Amino acid sequence: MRLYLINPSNPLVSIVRVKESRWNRYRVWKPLSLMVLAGLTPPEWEVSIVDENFGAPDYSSMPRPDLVGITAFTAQANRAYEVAAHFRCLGVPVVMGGIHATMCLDEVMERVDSVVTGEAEGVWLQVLEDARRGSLKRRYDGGLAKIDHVPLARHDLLATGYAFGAIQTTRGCPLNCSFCSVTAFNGAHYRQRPIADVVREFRLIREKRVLVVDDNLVGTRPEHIARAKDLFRAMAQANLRKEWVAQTTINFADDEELLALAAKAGCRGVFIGFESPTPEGLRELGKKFNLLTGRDFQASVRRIQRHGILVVGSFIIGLDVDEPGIGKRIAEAASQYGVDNLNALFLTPLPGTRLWDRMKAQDRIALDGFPEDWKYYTLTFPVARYKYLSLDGISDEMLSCDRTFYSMPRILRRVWSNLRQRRKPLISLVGNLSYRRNLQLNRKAYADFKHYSGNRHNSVREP
Ligand code: B12
Ligand code: SF4
Repeated sequence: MRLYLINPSNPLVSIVRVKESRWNRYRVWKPLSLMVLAGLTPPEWEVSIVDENFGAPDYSSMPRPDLVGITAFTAQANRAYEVAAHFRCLGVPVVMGGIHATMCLDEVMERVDSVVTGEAEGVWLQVLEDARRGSLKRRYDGGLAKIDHVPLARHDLLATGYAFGAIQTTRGCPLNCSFCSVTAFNGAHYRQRPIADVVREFRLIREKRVLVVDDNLVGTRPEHIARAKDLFRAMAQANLRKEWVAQTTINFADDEELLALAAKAGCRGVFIGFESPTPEGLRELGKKFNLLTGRDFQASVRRIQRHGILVVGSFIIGLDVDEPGIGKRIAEAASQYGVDNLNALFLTPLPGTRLWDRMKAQDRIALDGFPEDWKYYTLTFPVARYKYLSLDGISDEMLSCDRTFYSMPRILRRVWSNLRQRRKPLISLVGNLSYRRNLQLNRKAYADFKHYSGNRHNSVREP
């Protein structure tokens, strides 16, 4: 039995525009979901993973599969449906799973043979068995899986072409920020994989550098932090010789022992959501952790960096409290906090989030011609109507934010400070140049987007 697992492309997503900027090679990440599915698949199935980020293959010249499995973020949905249509025309059954299939079940059900909602671990074997017998059900719900002792992901597949490997050590996030789909999809209960499994799986990864995909690497409670420390100790002891980056909240900085152990285990960079430079903005987003009294972001960032760990700060533009000037204000805040890279994104109502419900109720979703418009749900296009910012206004704010933070003098200052602190000046330079290059691409992308969206953005004014 032959199974193709496919990660559809979205050419609009800047992080995969490898041809336009070779720096982007460092920003193409492995579709771990498909490697996990492959790991759950019994040996009688011959599995191939296709990552269309490296170009879509000519499927008609490939051997006919018995089953096709497609994953998709919302931004990949259109291409997912094209791929599904191709195989369904040939009479090959298509099953789709992942975040978009879960949050937009009815839309997806119309376009594929079977949908898996939630996490796949508990239902995938049943799906394969039903497919083998020709009796696929229309829907399977995996819910929240037990992740203790699941088979390891297939790191032998997708073996070349990536700068980073990928692994997951925990699932879920208790914080439930209004714009994020993680709590809705993976639950508020923080689930941790057994440390021995994580270490074993790390050993299977061929790349020297690894993305730890956890949404919240160290969790929120003392017992989560204790487990994170145990994991880092075990990784250091196993002498894995990997360098890894991860996503975490700012509380990562609050424990010196945790930082020292993370660095010893190979942590070289963290991606932290600062989201807004103002307390009003943080309250709007429900980003409780960043609001803790006495929180000094500059000192927190510095503490992390002292352990040789780079900090990428993420911010959102387009909140209801954001007025003209917000772009520059974010760039100044990020510079003041001392982050090594700034990743600014447009506030985007993703299906399944509280933000989606609110914006939909207020008729503020400007790009709502679905499924076609999903391709713009990359957080890199302003798809909604923003309170104080018109379409031109918010695009200008984004450009002004990036232009300020990624001005050549500021880049050189950051690289110099990295050099002085004996951190990673080269990585910092590559990261900064990659963002700077995308600034030019974004200017054109916003002009094309404006043309595409026509007059669908009318800024909502306060009554
Ligand atoms: C790593 C990651 C990335 C990486 C790698 C992406 C990749 N190629 O896999 C990078 C940095 C590239 C990335 C980019 C983006 N990401 Co991202 N990313 C994640 C993250 C943190 C982890 C994904 C992961 O690997 N999880 C581990 C695997 C094992 O879990 P999984 O993917 O959920 O798969 C399980 C199930 O969903 C299911 N399943 C999945 N696919 C399939 C397919 C079949 C056939 C079946 C049966 C089951 C199944 O089974 C799996 C095992 O249980 C998630 C958050 C999250 N917790 O999922 C956000 C997340 C997926 N990203 C998100 C977003 C918005 C983006 C971007 C659009 C925006 C951005 N700038 O970050 C871009 C766009 C990328 C694109 N190609 O279009 C959103 C997606 C929301 C949505 N509705 O689309 C998420 C949920 C985060 C959030 N804040 O809400 N991302
Ligand atoms: S802390 Fe991060 S992962 Fe958790 S809900 Fe907020 S944005 Fe999502």
